[in-house]
Amino acid sequence: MNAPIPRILLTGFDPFGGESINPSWEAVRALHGRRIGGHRIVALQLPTEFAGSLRMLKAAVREQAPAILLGVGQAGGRRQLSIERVAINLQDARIPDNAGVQPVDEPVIAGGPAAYFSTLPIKAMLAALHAQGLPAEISNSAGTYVCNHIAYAMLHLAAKRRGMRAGFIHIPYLPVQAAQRHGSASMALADVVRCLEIALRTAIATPVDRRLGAGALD
Ligand code: PCA
Repeated sequence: MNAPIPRILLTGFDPFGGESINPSWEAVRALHGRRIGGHRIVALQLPTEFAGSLRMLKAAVREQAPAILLGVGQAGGRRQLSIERVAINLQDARIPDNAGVQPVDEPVIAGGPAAYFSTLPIKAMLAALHAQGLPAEISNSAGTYVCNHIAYAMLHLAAKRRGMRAGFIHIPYLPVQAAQRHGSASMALADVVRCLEIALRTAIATPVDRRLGAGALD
């Protein structure tokens, strides 16, 4: 019998905050079923809801037992693809989630550590994207809304599950969204998809991250 193909669970979110699309889902769904570096990608749309997203994530991780778990979310206004370094154990919502829930200063996981670092090779991913001429940065905050919540939950699950690495990437608006917002920063869908492919390929090929300076002064 052939060994099963290891899985990558790649998540995006549904639209929120008055938008009619979420670029994270548009990009992630384009990769569903694709084979990358001997792994099969399974795309999953999470609701932009604190409780609902966590429930769905846990069920999918149990079912898929992925080797790599990568969350993707929209960060409107960011100028380039942001590879998140850290997720914090905090929910502080400036706007209600899609279920109308707006937690303030509550933990993602009661009793969990204050923060987790990404267990994907973020510096190697950054270098690979730059080498392909794609704009990307390391980000030291995934915010305090549903994306940080899911990034934290992914890393919490990964901390308990041997053989599973996890991380999170924020992406800018698509051009069609930026056009409605006085030309806010944006990235074309095809470029986002290419970035995700390169990031995943690099993650598979890089068990130990490179030591490259990519810190921030602010
Ligand atoms: N972005 C939001 C939640 C869903 C999404 O795509 C965030 O950055 O928290």
